[in-house]
Amino acid sequence: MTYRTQKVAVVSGATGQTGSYLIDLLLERGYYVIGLKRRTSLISTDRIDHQMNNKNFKMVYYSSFDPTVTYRIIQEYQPDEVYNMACQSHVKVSFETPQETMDSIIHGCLYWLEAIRILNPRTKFYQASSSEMFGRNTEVPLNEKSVMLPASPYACAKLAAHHLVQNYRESYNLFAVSGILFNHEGPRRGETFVTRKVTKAAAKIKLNLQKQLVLGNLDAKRDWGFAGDYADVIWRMLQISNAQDYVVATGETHTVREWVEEVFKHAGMEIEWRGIGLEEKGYINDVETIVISEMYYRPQEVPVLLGDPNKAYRDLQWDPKVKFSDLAQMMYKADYGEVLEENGGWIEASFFD
Ligand code: F7E
Repeated sequence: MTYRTQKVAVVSGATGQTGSYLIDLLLERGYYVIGLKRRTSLISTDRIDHQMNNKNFKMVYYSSFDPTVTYRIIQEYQPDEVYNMACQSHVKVSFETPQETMDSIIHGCLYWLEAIRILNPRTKFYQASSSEMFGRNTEVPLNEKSVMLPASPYACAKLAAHHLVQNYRESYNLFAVSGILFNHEGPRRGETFVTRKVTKAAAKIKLNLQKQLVLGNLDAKRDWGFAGDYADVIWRMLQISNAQDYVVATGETHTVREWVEEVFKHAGMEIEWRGIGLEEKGYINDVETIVISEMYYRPQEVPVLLGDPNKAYRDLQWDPKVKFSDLAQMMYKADYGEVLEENGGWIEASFFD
């Protein structure tokens, strides 16, 4: 088996946005990669289909609820590195399915730590922690030592897993680290997260295939970076000699409203806002295009996230390339192309460009 001569990495959440970027990067860097996916009735491998014929890549079924699978994977593959990227990751959905969210995050992480401790303590472990753990703490910029005040079941679970990683590192001397990643986006982002929801809708509105975009809270501020850049720093965290946790962010924050404006600017459509709060609407050429609805509000909102990535810049020589405006442009362009392709390409230029 060829992979025994290579470094072996296991990536859970292989079909997710960041898991898929990480797999591309690991394969490029010479690893044998075992990608783990949940069984779904609809095929959900589109983000990773381009690697399916790669001889260094293998897809294996996994469930974060089943410890026997986790133990078997550690025993069978004896991986050098495990990247735990799998979970129910939608914050609003976590209020509706709190138990599934909590179980997938906390148990998923615990089973990896236990399997590694018992079966192969030399395996390095990465846990996908989240800036959502800072929650109601508005004392920005937030760093590795900032107070954590989680504001959703998702954030509470991520914080529990974060503490477990620290506990196993200190108690058993495992190389186990958490990356506290602020929002990370890109063309592979799921369409129910706000950045992608907006870029996809802007492309459809531009091509006259959609009339309105319905959104929730426009005033929340987020520190948005590019998931491709973040995959690189995740890998770097496991290549240094000291196991430590790192904040990963751009150090810039913007409101959801600014994201909407930036995307529509790249689409060549200027928005004019009228009204205040829930009555507020966005008009393009006097046509009501953006509507605010309570439907997309959460029981509790995280008002502002802004990270201080200096520790990662310094220790990991990390140098993210994509900034806010480039990210909006990249995602809009990708969606414009995708929407055109979905519609047979005939719309382009002839009518709307
Ligand atoms: O919301 C507001 C919403 O769902 C961003 C996950 O990857 O990053 C992500 O969590 C903001 C919130 O991401 C809509 O209220 C307004 O303030 O894109 P989001 P998130 O909740 O910040 C963190 C770091 C993670 O760890 C998570 O896994 O946008 N917002 N209108 C909306 N949000 C959504 N989804 N849809 C709207 O229509």
